[in-house]
Amino acid sequence: MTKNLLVPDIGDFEKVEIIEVLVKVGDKINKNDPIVTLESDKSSVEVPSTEDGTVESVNVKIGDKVSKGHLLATLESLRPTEEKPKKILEEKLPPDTEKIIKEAENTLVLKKKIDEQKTITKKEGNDEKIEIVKNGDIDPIETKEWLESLSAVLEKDGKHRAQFLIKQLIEHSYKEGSDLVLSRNTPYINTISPETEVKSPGDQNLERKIRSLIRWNAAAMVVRANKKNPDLGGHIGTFASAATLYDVGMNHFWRAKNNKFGGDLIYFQGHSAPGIYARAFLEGRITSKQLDSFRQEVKPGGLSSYPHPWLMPKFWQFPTVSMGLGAMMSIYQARFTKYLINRGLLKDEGRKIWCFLGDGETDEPESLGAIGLAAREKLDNLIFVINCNLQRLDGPVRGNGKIIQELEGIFRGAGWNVIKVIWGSYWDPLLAKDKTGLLIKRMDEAVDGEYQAFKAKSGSFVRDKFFGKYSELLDLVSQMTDKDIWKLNRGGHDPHKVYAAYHSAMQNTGTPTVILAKTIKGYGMGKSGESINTTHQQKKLDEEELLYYRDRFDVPLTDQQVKNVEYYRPPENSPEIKYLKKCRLLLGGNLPERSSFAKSIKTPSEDIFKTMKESTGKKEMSTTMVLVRMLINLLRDKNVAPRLVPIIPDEARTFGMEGFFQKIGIYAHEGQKYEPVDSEQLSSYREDIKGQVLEEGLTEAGAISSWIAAGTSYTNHDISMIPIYLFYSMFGFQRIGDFAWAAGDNQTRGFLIGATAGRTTLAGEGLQHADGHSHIISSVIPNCISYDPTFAYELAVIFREGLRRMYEKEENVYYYITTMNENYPHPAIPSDKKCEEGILKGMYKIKEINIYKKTKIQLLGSGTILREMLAAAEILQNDYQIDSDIWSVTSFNELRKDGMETERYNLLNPDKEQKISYVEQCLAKTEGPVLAASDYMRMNSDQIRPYIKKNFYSLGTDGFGRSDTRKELRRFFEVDKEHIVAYALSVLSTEQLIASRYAKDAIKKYKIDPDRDFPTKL
Ligand SMILES: Cc1ncc(C[n+]2csc(CCOP(=O)(O)OP(=O)(O)O)c2C)c(N)n1
Ligand SMILES: [Mg+2]
Repeated sequence: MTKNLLVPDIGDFEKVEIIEVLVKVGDKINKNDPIVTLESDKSSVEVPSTEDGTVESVNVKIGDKVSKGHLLATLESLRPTEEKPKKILEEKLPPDTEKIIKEAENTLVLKKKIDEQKTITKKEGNDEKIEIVKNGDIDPIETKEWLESLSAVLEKDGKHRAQFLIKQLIEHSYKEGSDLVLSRNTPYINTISPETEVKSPGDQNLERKIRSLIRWNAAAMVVRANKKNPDLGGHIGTFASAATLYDVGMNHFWRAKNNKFGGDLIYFQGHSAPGIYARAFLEGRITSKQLDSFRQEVKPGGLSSYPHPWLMPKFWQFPTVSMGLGAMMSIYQARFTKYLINRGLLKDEGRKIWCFLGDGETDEPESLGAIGLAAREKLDNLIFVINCNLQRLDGPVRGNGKIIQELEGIFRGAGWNVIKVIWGSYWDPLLAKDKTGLLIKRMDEAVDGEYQAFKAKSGSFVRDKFFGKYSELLDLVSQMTDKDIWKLNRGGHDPHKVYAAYHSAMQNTGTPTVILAKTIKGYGMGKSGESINTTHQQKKLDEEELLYYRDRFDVPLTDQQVKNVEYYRPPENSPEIKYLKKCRLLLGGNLPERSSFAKSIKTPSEDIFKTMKESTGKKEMSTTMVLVRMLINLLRDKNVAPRLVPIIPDEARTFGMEGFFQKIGIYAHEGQKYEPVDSEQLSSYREDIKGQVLEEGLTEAGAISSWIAAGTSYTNHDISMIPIYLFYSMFGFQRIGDFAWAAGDNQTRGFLIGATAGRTTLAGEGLQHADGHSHIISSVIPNCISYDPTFAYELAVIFREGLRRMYEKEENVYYYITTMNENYPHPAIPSDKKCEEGILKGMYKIKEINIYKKTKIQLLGSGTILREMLAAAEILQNDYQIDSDIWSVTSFNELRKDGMETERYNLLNPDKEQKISYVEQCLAKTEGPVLAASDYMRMNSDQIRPYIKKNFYSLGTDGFGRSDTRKELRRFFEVDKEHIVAYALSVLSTEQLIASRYAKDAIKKYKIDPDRDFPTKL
């Protein structure tokens, strides 16, 4: 039977142009195959077929304007429509069956009503009577008794007493092992009770020895570096507090990447790096010579100060030392791992993402900023370990409060599984003896400032100040010596407690887990740094301190060896080294280790970009629309399509990308549980577990974290993905610059698209939206390649080259491309073969006016201002008989890089043939001075000033943006065609090439006020 394929509901649009017809008569097509592409003035969207079948007729052609209901094509349908059988079923329902269904439905309603009934408290006179009718109560009489008791307390002693009793009950149940606690906070004790702890299978003796050696070598490395040169810095105190947390993971939990398993991903706390090197040294992966070049990275082979994949590309996986970034990046890493699994691109192997943070680090908004997402997306592949040593750099994190309790409340509130590891095993008997709950009360009372002091002082101090507050507690420890009391350890230093917590975290499903481990900063450093405010910056230990450290951890070194600060590595066949290596062997290999086995992606054929290189005639469109069109085309390339990861922070509609919702879906781990309000429309909001678009909502930091996860997937998951993150250019580098920097370090590959770019191009939004400097910020990132293209063909050439370099050649660079929302016609790519090369190098001649052969000027325009340049050139030609060459500058940044390199080469090779920078190659033999302009501050075009031997003048948009029409804005910033003409004439007169009156007249003619303040002052 014949089916009509009509234009569906396309929202508010009428008479939308058909820009592509994707089927022809006789084609066999499937449901959802695209039949035409429509393009409004804002976006392009494909119309999918609603049926399987063979195309009988195509009723439209390119250029037709269509609206809802317009006939596009007819189809010989292969299947009867789906609604029919349903109708027959409804019609044929025998009356008896209907009756049975009705009855069943009624019982369901009844059952639901009963379920919904809750405990009802009825007031009769002054007496409170409690009726319990709730289902699922295994003993309603007992419940009734409890509630009546509570009512009696309320009546007799009031609400405070009742509240106190409820709190006591909760704490008691928690202490007895129930973790179903009903308040924001649990008591200040371990979440896992001693009875339920899973015991470590490890050899504790050997593990302690190994840990001691790691501690020693880490400290020795820092001390030796600072003996060499005190400027080198380093940290001892942080790793000293975290050693057990890392060791238990390394010995028992963290599985490496190998040919059978993808590997757990560990985000190490940045300044605990010395300990990670020290372990690698014991493992034989790092030599003592390398340890001796800690923080001396200039010569090859040095160990980087912190985890920097750029500097140690085979070792470090994640740059974390800028506090807070690791937390967010790990959350989005866990989310992206699930995304790959749900899209069927990655096997679900139960891999985990572990992220280590300092407790002070949680002050960073980024650290806690995305924990809601982790719970919402049920990221049970994510484990945070927060090392709560109660100190940050200057002093305590929460001197007057308790960081563990504060974090517990925040994470619990966000829906995380919280495991507190506060007290070590030596406390267990004391807590067991504490029948009244007084010990827990005291634990709850003491604040972190006190806890810090307890561990900086002595056993007798703890006895006096902690236990001494209550005589019953003094009695509790009366049998213990001061030494015993000093031994009472903290959970984060107890391998049993840490093991039990990690084990429990590994088993948890449905939520992310945070482990809050209480430790001591500078653990074992004694007077030189244990739990004192200056621990963080302690990097020198004198002889006495080193000897103390050796004795504290029983490191088998002689006094002389200690004085020499020698490293210690037991022989290869020692039990320690054998054990250490065996543990890692069982866990699949070394950690950390960075590698990639991803296959490269073939660059899509030129055909995909063909339409972008043709003239649009009179048709106007923005470069953002061109980009979206290009992405739609790329989705038809079988190599590239599945790898594209479009990322948008709530601006898909702004960029005309809403067509993607239906076409490739929005990733949602639970699919779509509702019928979207716009379900009738072509671009309706479609969430899907296999969705491809990452619709991040309003979080630029989250979106870039997703982009980094996708752009490093080639190493973390051995599959190359192509993330394309579109954002308001103003909310890009300026907002998330530190992530963009970390992305460079991380060797992220992908596209950042600064849309609605330019200080005068985004017209109506004003100061905080109008970007005139993102290219300056992007230029500081060494492996970021930035472009500001004007025309569709430029964008196409740049984008294809980006794909080739990043995914076929696998270069560790990323692209920043600005696109605009200004509509204008696009010419065809010039036939000159060198044009494409010029586009990529940063400039090419787009037009030459050589009519009068008297006076000439070189006009350089970039982005949207190129069009003002072209218009100005015409005025100069027609009104002033001035010739010009007009250059399209696609990237001042790229030109500067080439200029710098060339200049450096020439200076270092004075005796060799001098090279000529690309800018010089373009401009040296041309006539006249240079005038450059872009929609960015002058600094953008000034980047090439040193590499041009001609006189150079630049115009730009320095100053705060503001809202107005484009015309007014360009006039305000003096980059419109009239200002360009006036300035060009003035430049020529300054260069003594024409009389100054021409400039003066033009200034008057165009009503330019020479006394107006510079725009930065307005
Ligand atoms: C964004 C940022 N700001 C400041 C620093 C400098 N800094 C490094 S570590 C540190 C203190 C960290 O304290 P905490 O997170 O508690 O870690 P700990 O050393 O105590 O384990 C500071 C301020 C940094 N690395 N990153
Ligand atoms: Mg800390």
